[in-house]
Amino acid sequence: VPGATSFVTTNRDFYRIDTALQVPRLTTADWRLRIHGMVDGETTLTWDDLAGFEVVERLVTLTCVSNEIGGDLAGNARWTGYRMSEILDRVGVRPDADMLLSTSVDGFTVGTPVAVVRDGRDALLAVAMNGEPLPLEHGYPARQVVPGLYGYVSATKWVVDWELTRFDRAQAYWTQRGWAPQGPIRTASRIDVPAPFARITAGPVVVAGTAWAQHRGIGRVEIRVDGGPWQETEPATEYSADTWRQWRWVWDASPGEHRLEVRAVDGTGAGQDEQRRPPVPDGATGLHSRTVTVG
Ligand SMILES: Nc1nc2c(c(=O)[nH]1)N[C@H]1C(S)=C(S)[C@@H](COP(=O)(O)O)O[C@H]1N2
Ligand SMILES: [Mo]
Repeated sequence: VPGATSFVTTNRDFYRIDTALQVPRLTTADWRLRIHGMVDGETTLTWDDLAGFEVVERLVTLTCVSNEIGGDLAGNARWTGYRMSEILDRVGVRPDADMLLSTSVDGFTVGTPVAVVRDGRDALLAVAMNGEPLPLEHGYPARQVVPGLYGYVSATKWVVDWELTRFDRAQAYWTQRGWAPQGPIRTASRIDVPAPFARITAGPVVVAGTAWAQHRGIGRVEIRVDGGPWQETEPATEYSADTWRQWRWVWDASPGEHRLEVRAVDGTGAGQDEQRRPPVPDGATGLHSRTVTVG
């Protein structure tokens, strides 16, 4: 569909969110990952040590908790790296550690539930994005990608330190500033075409967009016009539960001003939360709508 969001986001188009005034410049020779805290044996991994782990490549959609309904702080890339769980197994996590507190070379911190990292999903220490080394602004040389969690609790860029600790002992950067300690991604759907306040010709009009509920997947996407009955859209084949899903719907548009609204149901059958709430403290909820004029 012309104008629709492409399934894979290019590195150039991928949104960027971080607190770095200057992008850290680490070399692979300087890079270390120190792993300590509630572990059986403290370890420091070098870049060359990573070759001892299995390489995996996964498409995962990343989303920012500060994304407004209908916003574009989400992107889908092919990440290459190593399973965080395999690295943790190597050091041996103590059973009472429930938080992986990761720190970037510039001091930014993230608290991720150990249980999520180890539940079998593809939580990666990623070193490449869409077949290229990570761009500097996306975390070169290594960053985390955890399907299903907002970036502020999972996606540490320029990561150099892992401390195994507990949620009742430690707080990460954004939690200290009022955001929730836990940040599972909320089900969201977005209309991408027609454009906001577009003027379109009456007759068949293709409406298209994307929807995401990482690690639960998208079951279906529905649309309604002017508050009328919800109608099922045609979703693209699901790539995996960890990626967003495109959808389209052909509308027989009649002249006048119309309001289109979209909602999604996740792979577990749970509907999108329709109540309008701001992004703070754990992600915006509500439905995306678009008003268009048909002539
Ligand atoms: N070092 C560092 N990593 C970080 C952040 C940051 O501020 N500093 N922001 C996080 C947030 S809030 C998000 S949404 C993702 C965004 O990743 P991207 O810039 O590659 O899209 O990075 C996460 N990792
Ligand atoms: Mo974010």
